[in-house]
Amino acid sequence: MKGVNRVMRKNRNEIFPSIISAIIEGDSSLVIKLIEESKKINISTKEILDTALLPAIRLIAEKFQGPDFYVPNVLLATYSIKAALITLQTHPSDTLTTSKSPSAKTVIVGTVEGDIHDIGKNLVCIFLQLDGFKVIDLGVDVKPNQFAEALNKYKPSLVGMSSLLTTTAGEVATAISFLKKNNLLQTTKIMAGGGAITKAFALSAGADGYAPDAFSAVQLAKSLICMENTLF
Ligand code: B1M
Repeated sequence: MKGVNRVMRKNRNEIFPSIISAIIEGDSSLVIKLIEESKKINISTKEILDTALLPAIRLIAEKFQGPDFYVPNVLLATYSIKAALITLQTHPSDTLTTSKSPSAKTVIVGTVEGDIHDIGKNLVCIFLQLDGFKVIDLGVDVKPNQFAEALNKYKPSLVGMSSLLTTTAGEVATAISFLKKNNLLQTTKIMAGGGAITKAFALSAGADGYAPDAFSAVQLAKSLICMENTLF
Protein backbone atom coordinates (compact mmCIF):
# COMPACT_ATOMS: atom_id res chain seq x y z
CA MET A 1 0.00 0.00 0.00
CA LYS A 2 2.88 2.29 0.93
CA GLY A 3 4.40 1.56 -2.50
CA VAL A 4 1.13 2.38 -4.28
CA ASN A 5 1.03 5.84 -2.63
CA ARG A 6 4.63 6.40 -3.62
CA VAL A 7 3.60 5.63 -7.20
CA MET A 8 0.41 7.70 -7.42
CA ARG A 9 2.10 11.00 -6.65
CA LYS A 10 4.62 10.70 -9.46
CA ASN A 11 4.68 12.89 -12.52
CA ARG A 12 6.98 12.60 -15.52
CA ASN A 13 9.85 14.49 -13.83
CA GLU A 14 9.69 12.55 -10.58
CA ILE A 15 9.32 9.10 -12.01
CA PHE A 16 12.91 8.47 -13.18
CA PRO A 17 14.62 9.26 -9.83
CA SER A 18 11.89 7.23 -8.11
CA ILE A 19 12.60 4.21 -10.31
CA ILE A 20 16.34 4.57 -9.65
CA SER A 21 15.91 4.72 -5.87
CA ALA A 22 13.41 1.83 -5.86
CA ILE A 23 15.98 -0.25 -7.79
CA ILE A 24 18.76 0.68 -5.35
CA GLU A 25 16.45 -0.25 -2.45
CA GLY A 26 15.75 -3.55 -4.22
CA ASP A 27 11.99 -2.93 -4.06
CA SER A 28 10.91 -4.94 -7.12
CA SER A 29 7.17 -4.51 -6.62
CA LEU A 30 7.54 -0.73 -6.43
CA VAL A 31 9.77 -0.79 -9.53
CA ILE A 32 7.07 -2.73 -11.44
CA LYS A 33 4.38 -0.25 -10.35
CA LEU A 34 6.53 2.73 -11.36
CA ILE A 35 7.27 1.20 -14.76
CA GLU A 36 3.55 0.54 -15.29
CA GLU A 37 2.86 4.14 -14.27
CA SER A 38 5.51 5.43 -16.71
CA LYS A 39 3.89 3.51 -19.55
CA LYS A 40 0.47 4.93 -18.58
CA ILE A 41 1.84 8.45 -19.08
CA ASN A 42 3.37 7.36 -22.41
CA ILE A 43 7.05 7.38 -21.50
CA SER A 44 8.87 5.32 -24.10
CA THR A 45 10.75 2.15 -23.27
CA LYS A 46 13.95 3.69 -24.64
CA GLU A 47 13.57 6.72 -22.35
CA ILE A 48 13.01 4.47 -19.34
CA LEU A 49 16.11 2.46 -20.25
CA ASP A 50 18.29 5.53 -20.86
CA THR A 51 17.07 7.72 -18.02
CA ALA A 52 16.31 5.25 -15.26
CA LEU A 53 17.64 1.73 -15.80
CA LEU A 54 21.10 2.50 -17.21
CA PRO A 55 21.84 5.18 -14.54
CA ALA A 56 20.59 2.75 -11.85
CA ILE A 57 22.90 0.04 -13.18
CA ARG A 58 25.85 2.45 -13.14
CA LEU A 59 24.93 3.47 -9.58
CA ILE A 60 24.83 -0.17 -8.42
CA ALA A 61 28.33 -0.68 -9.82
CA GLU A 62 29.56 2.51 -8.08
CA LYS A 63 27.91 1.67 -4.76
CA PHE A 64 29.32 -1.86 -4.85
CA GLN A 65 32.82 -0.33 -4.72
CA GLY A 66 31.80 1.77 -1.66
CA PRO A 67 31.59 0.88 2.03
CA ASP A 68 27.87 0.30 2.64
CA PHE A 69 26.46 -1.67 -0.30
CA TYR A 70 27.00 -5.39 -0.05
CA VAL A 71 26.42 -8.47 -2.25
CA PRO A 72 22.82 -8.95 -0.97
CA ASN A 73 22.08 -5.30 -1.84
CA VAL A 74 23.50 -5.85 -5.32
CA LEU A 75 21.45 -8.99 -5.78
CA LEU A 76 18.19 -7.36 -4.66
CA ALA A 77 18.89 -4.37 -6.90
CA THR A 78 19.61 -6.63 -9.86
CA TYR A 79 16.37 -8.58 -9.28
CA SER A 80 14.59 -5.22 -9.44
CA ILE A 81 16.26 -4.46 -12.77
CA LYS A 82 15.18 -7.85 -14.06
CA ALA A 83 11.61 -7.10 -12.89
CA ALA A 84 11.76 -3.76 -14.72
CA LEU A 85 13.02 -5.40 -17.93
CA ILE A 86 10.34 -8.11 -17.79
CA THR A 87 7.66 -5.45 -17.23
CA LEU A 88 8.97 -3.44 -20.19
CA GLN A 89 8.77 -6.53 -22.38
CA THR A 90 5.01 -6.60 -21.79
CA HIS A 91 4.82 -3.14 -23.45
CA PRO A 92 6.28 -3.60 -26.93
CA SER A 93 3.90 -1.08 -28.52
CA ASP A 94 6.43 1.76 -28.80
CA THR A 95 9.10 -0.29 -30.56
CA LEU A 96 9.65 -0.22 -34.31
CA THR A 97 9.42 -3.95 -34.78
CA THR A 98 8.75 -6.90 -32.53
CA SER A 99 10.16 -10.38 -32.27
CA LYS A 100 6.74 -11.66 -33.40
CA SER A 101 7.57 -10.38 -36.87
CA PRO A 102 7.83 -13.39 -39.24
CA SER A 103 11.18 -12.14 -40.57
CA ALA A 104 12.72 -11.74 -37.11
CA LYS A 105 16.28 -13.08 -36.97
CA THR A 106 17.08 -15.38 -34.09
CA VAL A 107 19.92 -14.55 -31.71
CA ILE A 108 21.09 -16.82 -28.91
CA VAL A 109 22.72 -15.07 -25.96
CA GLY A 110 24.44 -16.44 -22.86
CA THR A 111 27.02 -15.64 -20.20
CA VAL A 112 29.87 -18.12 -20.56
CA GLU A 113 30.71 -21.02 -18.26
CA GLY A 114 31.83 -20.07 -14.75
CA ASP A 115 30.33 -16.58 -14.89
CA ILE A 116 26.99 -15.66 -13.30
CA HIS A 117 26.93 -11.93 -14.14
CA ASP A 118 23.80 -11.26 -16.14
CA ILE A 119 22.80 -7.61 -15.88
CA GLY A 120 24.73 -6.51 -18.98
CA LYS A 121 23.74 -9.65 -20.88
CA ASN A 122 20.08 -9.03 -20.00
CA LEU A 123 20.38 -5.48 -21.29
CA VAL A 124 21.85 -6.74 -24.53
CA CYS A 125 18.91 -9.19 -24.83
CA ILE A 126 16.31 -6.50 -24.23
CA PHE A 127 17.94 -4.04 -26.66
CA LEU A 128 18.02 -6.78 -29.32
CA GLN A 129 14.39 -7.68 -28.62
CA LEU A 130 13.33 -4.04 -28.76
CA ASP A 131 14.92 -3.87 -32.19
CA GLY A 132 12.97 -6.84 -33.47
CA PHE A 133 15.31 -9.77 -32.99
CA LYS A 134 13.95 -13.03 -31.64
CA VAL A 135 16.17 -13.59 -28.61
CA ILE A 136 16.79 -16.93 -26.92
CA ASP A 137 18.41 -16.18 -23.56
CA LEU A 138 20.38 -19.19 -22.32
CA GLY A 139 21.08 -17.50 -18.98
CA VAL A 140 24.38 -17.65 -17.13
CA ASP A 141 27.15 -20.23 -16.67
CA VAL A 142 26.44 -21.57 -20.17
CA LYS A 143 28.64 -24.50 -21.12
CA PRO A 144 29.92 -25.05 -24.71
CA ASN A 145 27.61 -28.03 -25.20
CA GLN A 146 24.62 -25.93 -24.11
CA PHE A 147 25.47 -23.34 -26.78
CA ALA A 148 25.79 -26.24 -29.24
CA GLU A 149 22.41 -27.74 -28.29
CA ALA A 150 20.75 -24.34 -28.66
CA LEU A 151 22.38 -23.83 -32.08
CA ASN A 152 21.04 -27.18 -33.25
CA LYS A 153 17.61 -26.43 -31.88
CA TYR A 154 17.08 -22.78 -32.90
CA LYS A 155 19.40 -22.40 -35.94
CA PRO A 156 20.19 -18.77 -35.02
CA SER A 157 21.78 -16.16 -37.26
CA LEU A 158 23.95 -15.00 -34.38
CA VAL A 159 25.27 -16.18 -31.02
CA GLY A 160 26.19 -13.64 -28.32
CA MET A 161 28.61 -14.52 -25.54
CA SER A 162 29.11 -12.35 -22.47
CA SER A 163 31.95 -12.50 -19.94
CA LEU A 164 32.62 -10.18 -17.00
CA LEU A 165 35.40 -12.10 -15.29
CA THR A 166 39.00 -12.20 -16.42
CA THR A 167 39.05 -15.80 -15.21
CA THR A 168 36.20 -16.79 -17.55
CA ALA A 169 37.10 -14.70 -20.62
CA GLY A 170 38.91 -17.75 -22.03
CA GLU A 171 35.59 -19.61 -21.99
CA VAL A 172 34.53 -17.49 -24.96
CA ALA A 173 37.38 -19.01 -26.98
CA THR A 174 36.64 -22.49 -25.61
CA ALA A 175 32.97 -22.28 -26.56
CA ILE A 176 33.70 -20.90 -30.04
CA SER A 177 36.25 -23.59 -30.78
CA PHE A 178 33.79 -26.27 -29.57
CA LEU A 179 31.12 -24.90 -31.92
CA LYS A 180 33.59 -24.72 -34.82
CA LYS A 181 34.80 -28.26 -34.17
CA ASN A 182 31.18 -29.42 -34.39
CA ASN A 183 30.63 -27.52 -37.66
CA LEU A 184 27.95 -25.37 -36.11
CA LEU A 185 29.20 -21.99 -37.30
CA GLN A 186 28.77 -22.39 -41.08
CA THR A 187 25.97 -19.84 -41.25
CA THR A 188 26.01 -18.45 -37.72
CA LYS A 189 28.06 -15.45 -36.57
CA ILE A 190 29.50 -14.89 -33.10
CA MET A 191 29.45 -11.63 -31.14
CA ALA A 192 31.26 -11.23 -27.81
CA GLY A 193 31.14 -8.58 -25.11
CA GLY A 194 31.26 -7.84 -21.39
CA GLY A 195 33.75 -6.17 -19.08
CA ALA A 196 36.42 -8.86 -19.41
CA ILE A 197 36.44 -8.76 -23.21
CA THR A 198 38.26 -6.42 -25.56
CA LYS A 199 37.89 -6.23 -29.31
CA ALA A 200 41.35 -7.75 -29.83
CA PHE A 201 40.55 -10.57 -27.41
CA ALA A 202 37.17 -11.29 -29.01
CA LEU A 203 38.64 -11.50 -32.50
CA SER A 204 41.56 -13.66 -31.37
CA ALA A 205 39.03 -15.97 -29.66
CA GLY A 206 37.36 -16.49 -33.04
CA ALA A 207 34.39 -14.15 -32.64
CA ASP A 208 33.17 -12.22 -35.68
CA GLY A 209 32.74 -9.03 -33.69
CA TYR A 210 32.88 -7.28 -30.33
CA ALA A 211 30.46 -4.77 -28.81
CA PRO A 212 31.34 -2.60 -25.80
CA ASP A 213 27.72 -1.91 -24.79
CA ALA A 214 24.14 -2.95 -25.44
CA PHE A 215 23.43 -0.28 -28.05
CA SER A 216 26.56 -1.18 -30.04
CA ALA A 217 25.58 -4.85 -29.71
CA VAL A 218 22.41 -4.14 -31.70
CA GLN A 219 24.34 -2.24 -34.39
CA LEU A 220 26.91 -5.04 -34.57
CA ALA A 221 24.23 -7.74 -34.70
CA LYS A 222 22.65 -5.98 -37.67
CA SER A 223 25.91 -5.51 -39.50
CA LEU A 224 27.01 -9.10 -38.90
CA ILE A 225 23.81 -10.47 -40.32
CA CYS A 226 23.37 -7.76 -42.96
CA MET A 227 20.30 -6.04 -41.58
CA GLU A 228 21.63 -2.48 -41.56
CA ASN A 229 18.33 -1.14 -42.89
CA THR A 230 16.27 -1.96 -39.80
CA LEU A 231 17.38 0.98 -37.68
CA PHE A 232 17.13 1.06 -33.85
CO1 B1M B 1 31.02 -9.21 -9.79
N1 B1M B 1 32.74 -8.68 -10.48
N2 B1M B 1 31.80 -10.82 -9.03
N3 B1M B 1 29.24 -9.53 -9.07
N4 B1M B 1 30.56 -7.47 -10.34
C1 B1M B 1 32.78 -7.49 -11.31
C2 B1M B 1 32.60 -7.85 -12.78
C3 B1M B 1 34.23 -6.93 -10.99
C4 B1M B 1 34.82 -6.06 -12.11
C5 B1M B 1 34.17 -6.20 -9.63
C6 B1M B 1 35.53 -5.68 -9.21
O1 B1M B 1 36.32 -6.42 -8.68
N5 B1M B 1 35.81 -4.41 -9.42
C7 B1M B 1 35.02 -8.27 -10.74
C8 B1M B 1 35.69 -8.91 -11.97
C9 B1M B 1 37.16 -8.63 -12.02
C10 B1M B 1 37.76 -9.30 -13.18
O2 B1M B 1 37.73 -10.51 -13.30
N6 B1M B 1 38.30 -8.49 -14.09
C11 B1M B 1 33.93 -9.14 -10.15
C12 B1M B 1 34.18 -10.28 -9.35
C13 B1M B 1 35.64 -10.57 -9.03
C14 B1M B 1 33.15 -11.09 -8.86
C15 B1M B 1 33.28 -12.36 -7.99
C16 B1M B 1 34.43 -13.30 -8.37
C17 B1M B 1 33.37 -11.84 -6.55
C18 B1M B 1 33.62 -12.94 -5.52
O3 B1M B 1 32.78 -13.77 -5.31
N7 B1M B 1 34.80 -12.89 -4.97
C19 B1M B 1 31.91 -13.03 -8.18
C20 B1M B 1 31.92 -13.98 -9.39
C21 B1M B 1 30.69 -14.82 -9.45
C22 B1M B 1 30.70 -15.60 -10.76
O4 B1M B 1 30.32 -15.07 -11.79
N8 B1M B 1 31.14 -16.85 -10.73
C23 B1M B 1 31.05 -11.83 -8.46
C24 B1M B 1 29.70 -11.77 -8.14
C25 B1M B 1 28.88 -10.67 -8.39
C26 B1M B 1 27.43 -10.57 -7.91
C27 B1M B 1 26.68 -11.89 -7.94
C28 B1M B 1 27.41 -10.01 -6.52
C29 B1M B 1 26.89 -9.47 -8.91
C30 B1M B 1 26.28 -10.04 -10.20
C31 B1M B 1 24.77 -9.98 -10.19
C32 B1M B 1 24.21 -10.29 -11.54
O5 B1M B 1 24.79 -10.02 -12.59
N9 B1M B 1 23.01 -10.89 -11.50
C33 B1M B 1 28.16 -8.73 -9.30
C34 B1M B 1 28.19 -7.43 -9.85
C35 B1M B 1 26.86 -6.70 -9.95
C36 B1M B 1 29.38 -6.83 -10.31
C37 B1M B 1 29.59 -5.41 -10.79
C38 B1M B 1 29.52 -4.49 -9.56
C39 B1M B 1 28.63 -4.85 -11.80
C40 B1M B 1 28.50 -5.68 -13.08
C41 B1M B 1 27.38 -5.13 -13.87
O6 B1M B 1 26.29 -5.65 -13.86
N10 B1M B 1 27.64 -3.96 -14.53
C42 B1M B 1 31.04 -5.49 -11.44
C43 B1M B 1 31.89 -4.24 -11.19
C44 B1M B 1 31.69 -3.21 -12.25
O7 B1M B 1 31.32 -3.50 -13.38
N11 B1M B 1 31.99 -2.02 -11.88
C45 B1M B 1 31.54 -6.78 -10.94
C46 B1M B 1 26.60 -3.24 -15.23
C47 B1M B 1 26.40 -3.86 -16.62
C48 B1M B 1 25.33 -3.06 -17.40
O8 B1M B 1 27.60 -3.72 -17.31
O9 B1M B 1 27.95 -6.20 -17.35
O10 B1M B 1 29.72 -4.60 -18.25
P1 B1M B 1 28.29 -4.95 -18.04
O11 B1M B 1 27.55 -5.00 -19.43
C49 B1M B 1 27.64 -3.96 -20.39
C50 B1M B 1 28.80 -4.17 -21.36
O12 B1M B 1 29.90 -4.86 -20.82
C51 B1M B 1 28.16 -4.84 -22.53
O13 B1M B 1 26.85 -4.29 -22.57
C52 B1M B 1 26.38 -4.11 -21.24
C53 B1M B 1 25.46 -2.91 -21.22
O14 B1M B 1 26.06 -1.73 -21.72
N12 B1M B 1 28.02 -6.29 -22.58
C54 B1M B 1 27.92 -6.91 -23.79
C55 B1M B 1 27.88 -7.21 -21.63
N13 B1M B 1 27.70 -8.41 -22.15
C56 B1M B 1 27.72 -8.26 -23.49
C57 B1M B 1 27.56 -9.19 -24.52
C58 B1M B 1 27.63 -8.71 -25.82
C59 B1M B 1 27.83 -7.38 -26.10
C60 B1M B 1 27.99 -6.45 -25.09
O15 B1M B 1 27.48 -9.52 -26.88
C61 B1M B 1 27.04 -10.80 -26.67
